[in-house]
Amino acid sequence: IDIYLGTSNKEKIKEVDKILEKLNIKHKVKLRSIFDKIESKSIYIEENGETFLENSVIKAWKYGKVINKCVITDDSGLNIVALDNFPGVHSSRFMSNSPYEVRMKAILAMMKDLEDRRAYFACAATYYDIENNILVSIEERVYGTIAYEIRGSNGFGYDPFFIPDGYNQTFGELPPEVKNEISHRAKAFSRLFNHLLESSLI
Ligand code: ITT
Repeated sequence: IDIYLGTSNKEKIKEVDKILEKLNIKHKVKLRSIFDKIESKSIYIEENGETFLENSVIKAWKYGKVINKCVITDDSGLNIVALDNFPGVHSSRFMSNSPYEVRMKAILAMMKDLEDRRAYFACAATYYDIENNILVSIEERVYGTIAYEIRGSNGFGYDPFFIPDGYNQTFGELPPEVKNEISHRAKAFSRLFNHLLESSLI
């Protein structure tokens, strides 16, 4: 089965591809980028949902309708407990004209006096088969803390200041294989694909 990953984020494609490799289903599922099919400029999606799940479904509906094929989408973000889960669903939009280093520094400044460093990444993964009217959406999280400084350059986005529970290094420092074993995205897509397999949907 061909499944199109509806995302404009190349890092997500890399990670989801590795996750499928680990699940040993690459002979069943051919992961393709939605932008093999359509011009990225030709589609605008207003991610105006209040939750990751809502935004993931909004993207899946829209991409499914545009290409008329099975799609999967990912809506994800960083949530800092002491800041009322900021930046949350706005993770990608927060200071979006600045590089992540500048954005992380701004967040570290906001957290200067905060002892409570707890945070989590959330990922809502959605599968939408427009032909058979099937939609499955699953959200998973990885819990951790925000470091006092930016460390490492692996991964993307806010990885360099997030330390997953049970480790001392940030996602920026940990090898990509470790992130891909324990991340919000790994958990969400593993659960999603296992569910699709168990239900014989793919
Ligand atoms: P698409 O909507 O096209 O998929 P996007 O990057 O805008 O691409 P989201 O709206 O889901 O995707 O925003 C996710 C943002 O959350 C992402 O840009 C990062 O800032 C952050 N984020 C999500 N997962 C992350 C991860 O694994 N590591 C670091 N930051 C992450």
